Amino acid sequence: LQINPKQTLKTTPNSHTDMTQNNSNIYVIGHKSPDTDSVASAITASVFLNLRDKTTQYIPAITADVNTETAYILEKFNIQKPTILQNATDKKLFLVDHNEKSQIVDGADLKNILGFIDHHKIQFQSDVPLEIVVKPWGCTCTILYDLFVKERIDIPAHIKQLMLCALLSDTMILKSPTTTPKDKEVLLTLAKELHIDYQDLGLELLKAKAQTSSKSAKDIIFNDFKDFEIRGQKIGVGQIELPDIREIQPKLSLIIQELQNIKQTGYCALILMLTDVLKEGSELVIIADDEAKIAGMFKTQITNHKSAFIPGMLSRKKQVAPILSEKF
Ligand SMILES: [Mn+2]
Repeated sequence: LQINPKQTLKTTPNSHTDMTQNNSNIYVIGHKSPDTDSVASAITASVFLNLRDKTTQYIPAITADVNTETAYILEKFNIQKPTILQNATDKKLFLVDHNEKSQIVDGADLKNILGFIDHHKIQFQSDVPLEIVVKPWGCTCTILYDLFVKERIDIPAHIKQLMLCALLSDTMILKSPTTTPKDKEVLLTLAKELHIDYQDLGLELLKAKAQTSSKSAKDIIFNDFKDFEIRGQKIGVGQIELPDIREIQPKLSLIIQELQNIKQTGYCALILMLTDVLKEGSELVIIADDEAKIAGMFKTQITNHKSAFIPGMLSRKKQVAPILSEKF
């Protein structure tokens, strides 16, 4: 599996650069450390919003460069990579796939946020009316698919391909406990319409996401990384999904060293989920002052290498974050 960096690092054409000078533009943007759903939702939501409201220009944006899985998808389906917006000072924003302050692009002013479409817990306060669409479904693209259908707007073919990939990624090929019947219905509908074998595509994406041989310890940690603030304490939880977690073993000591360095930058604890999608479980690597205590919250014990394998553990949102908010 080869990704040509020249093509995946396509820059935005000039027409886009010109539009970004316009202050009335609204950036549709996902969370920090963007995963496939975050990038796909930014592209999909901006297409939806532009088709629904022709008077405003919605521009898809990302907070940082895409991961190897997303790069593979954009390349495969010939879709343009969104503009990278590292700082959103004075920019109008529409959020997708997140709403928690710690995950919002740097420089964002809450009064410049016009709304959000999300499938996470709500941690957002506003003094002004917003457009908010939140569903307890497994993928932001499932919500977007539903919005297209309800507004009777035809979905462009490349957007269907992109949504299918986001659904495969966020639901881990329908295996994650976050998967709802609605996600399954939308995924199967898209796969059928596109004549795509979703199992094959899912495995292809998983391999593109893993690519551990070319990834540094830092890449593996920040592949999909979220900060949580729990009772004033900062906890970072990273996750990487792999076809086989044994391939990461040779890098484990480097990863632990890197996690310890990151902890020094103001974290109370760091957890890295090495998720084995085929074995359906995760190895939790825990770095904290009291690692045994955190392992205890997950009813497990740290064995060697500061980590423990937990069968059935696949979801940060449903199986890790709630335990941390309750017990940390
Ligand atoms: Mn998501």
